Amino acid sequence: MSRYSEARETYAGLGVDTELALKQLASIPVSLHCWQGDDVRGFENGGADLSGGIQTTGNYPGRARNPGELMEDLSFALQEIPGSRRLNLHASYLVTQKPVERNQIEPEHYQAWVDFAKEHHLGLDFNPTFFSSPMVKDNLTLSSPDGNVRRYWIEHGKRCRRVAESFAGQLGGHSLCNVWIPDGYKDVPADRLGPRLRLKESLDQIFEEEMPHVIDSVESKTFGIGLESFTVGSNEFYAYYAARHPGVYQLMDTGHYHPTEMVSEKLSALLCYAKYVPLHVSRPVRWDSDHVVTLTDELKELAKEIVRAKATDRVLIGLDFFDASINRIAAWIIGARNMQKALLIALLEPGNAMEEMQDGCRFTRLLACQEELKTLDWGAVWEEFLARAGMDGSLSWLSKVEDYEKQVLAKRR
Ligand code: RNT
Ligand code: ZN
Repeated sequence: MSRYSEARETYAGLGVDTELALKQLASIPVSLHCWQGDDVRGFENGGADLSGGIQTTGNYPGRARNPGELMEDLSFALQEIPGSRRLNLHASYLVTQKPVERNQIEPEHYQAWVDFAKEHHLGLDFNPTFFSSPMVKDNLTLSSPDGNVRRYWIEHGKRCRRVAESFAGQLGGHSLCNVWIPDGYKDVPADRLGPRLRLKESLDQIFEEEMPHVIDSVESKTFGIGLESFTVGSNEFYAYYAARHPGVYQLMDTGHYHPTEMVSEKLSALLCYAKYVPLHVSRPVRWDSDHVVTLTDELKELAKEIVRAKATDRVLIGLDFFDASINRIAAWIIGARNMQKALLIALLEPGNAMEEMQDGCRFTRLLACQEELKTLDWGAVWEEFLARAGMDGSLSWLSKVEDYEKQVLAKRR
């Protein structure tokens, strides 16, 4: 009997249908972030130094330096990522002959990405880029006291929503358009309310225009590097903003809370109220360090929450990490596959039976069952998933990445 057939029988004994789990896993989209490929530099003027209180650390050779290289690297990574994929772009990844100001961008500047998405059967998500720009003044954008600065960034936000709408128009479905701004202060501010009121007013203008196929979101944060004391767009600020603005959702990044706060624990609270909960799945190590997503207990718990809530179509899973110290293509593959592995582990739980144990206060049985599940052979089901997607198991993908590194990446100087 094959390893998969054996696992299928064991799981069936617990009332879990592995075939159903495989089918469900294949249908859950994971949005791959373009910015792991080039250390979040983008294509404006050959790539900008990263600012905004976020950082890539490391100097691994071979980062993509232009649209052609990034697309080539992404195509490579996509060959090793099974399941349903989307691509998440930042506005700074526009493909143009001449430089274009952020407040001048048009859908046509992203046409190359639409063509790429069509070729690879990807939906496209989008993010205005409110960082790495000389128009970020004193770390402020939408909350700046300077009206010219605010107007510039409001225009950028509006135009980005039009770009996202054009993505959905050309590719079908929706496009998530997520607003994250770096705005904050290094030291204790004299006025916290003023910046927040200005941000509220700026967002109202950005979201004015109806965009029927755009899912708008706002991403909160606790602090940034050099912005340790105050973040304008905090959790409470955006939670209320989203609650009061139908069609705008709060995006939760797993690295944006205090170290003992877990997004897995927060998710169900939002699901009581919000139609959609977009996620940035990341891995904070001591700070919002954006390490590659690994198969941690928290990742498994997060996936379990999504699956148990039957919210795989309401939680919009996106990845957000940027490690410049390892092969960037491997980083994509490892992170994306780990997200999918966590989802598979969750799909292989006898969820209803465990819910009954909880509601029946049979906590000993529940604990025993949860622990038992940990050593079952979900790896066999994962290998089957890869095989059905035409991919090899084990580390054969890595040998291919290593060859690509030698042939292609090493020549980028
Ligand atoms: C920053 C946010 C934001 C960025 C990307 C590049 O802390 O997480 O989502 O990582 O937009
Ligand atoms: Zn994020």
